[in-house]
Amino acid sequence: MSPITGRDSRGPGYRAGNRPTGPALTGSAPWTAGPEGGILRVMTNHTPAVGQAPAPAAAKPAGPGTLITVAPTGAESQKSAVPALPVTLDELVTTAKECQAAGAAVIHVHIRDGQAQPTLDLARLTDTVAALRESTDLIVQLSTGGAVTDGFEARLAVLDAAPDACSLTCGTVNFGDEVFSNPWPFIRDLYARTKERGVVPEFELFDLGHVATLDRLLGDLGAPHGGHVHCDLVMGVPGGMPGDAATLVQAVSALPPGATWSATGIGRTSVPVMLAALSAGGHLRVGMEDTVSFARGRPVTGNAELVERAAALAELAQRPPMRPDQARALLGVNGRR
Ligand code: KMH
Ligand code: ZN
Repeated sequence: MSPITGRDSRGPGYRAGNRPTGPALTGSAPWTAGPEGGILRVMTNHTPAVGQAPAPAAAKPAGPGTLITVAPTGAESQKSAVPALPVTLDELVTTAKECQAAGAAVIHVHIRDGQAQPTLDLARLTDTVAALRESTDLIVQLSTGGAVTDGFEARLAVLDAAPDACSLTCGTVNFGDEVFSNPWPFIRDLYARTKERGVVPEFELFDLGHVATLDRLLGDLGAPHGGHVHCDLVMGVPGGMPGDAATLVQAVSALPPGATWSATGIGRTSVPVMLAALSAGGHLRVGMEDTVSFARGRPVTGNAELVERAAALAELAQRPPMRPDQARALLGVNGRR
């Protein structure tokens, strides 16, 4: 199934002394106008009162286009086991260009070192951001999740590479045999830093409980840079929410009003989650970070074919892939730096 494989260690516990000093906006503050002019307000509690019917889904329905994010590499698969995995900068740039041509607008980036192992080396990250900007129009979203073995300081320092956007996972989750650790103080500090640095976060939700943490985050610190909340439902991780249509609908109905969302299904949940997301009005994330099989017994030959399939389904749903400039407007990402 998924590229998630066993590792022996995990990052250290979060050290409060390492917290950056971000602006501490307090209260259940209403927050700013989104790029499309709507006033977005954080609800700190979406639970209906006893006996009351649940509220209808309040997250924003997708507009005419589909935002496609490609996650080409991840931190879990080994190059030796998955030869098509892009691990060098050249391979990553080539993949990025192919995926943009196929319909991607955002690239979610994990990088590897000279031995093809996951790294958060700042110089490599900075060079990667520059190379992707040079060669593509894609929105460059760096992973702050890294590998399960990465420590919190290194994950916070990812923002020093000045990407357009970053991932921000809203809670700890069992991750196969490992734990992907995201305690509240770390989440809060990372979010504060995105606001200081002008980086647009994408809120990664691996489980329904992560939505409550997202609400708390927005309530405490206010709107993200760019003024718009965009979430990614990461479904089918062993230990997280399952990758099926019923869970997707439930998760979407819990999102903050005005939020947009994409979904990705890990491993064999990739196609069902894609179909469910399109039918529920969401956007898509695909890539070899999330699945290395195109179909049962048929390995993925490259990220572009996953994007091509997503783009074809989006066309079929009559919501064709968004261009990068349209995606920038949706997400509140600044123009090229
Ligand atoms: N590699 C996972 C441990 C993210 O990029 O923000 C975490 C992950 C999430 O992939
Ligand atoms: Zn990732």
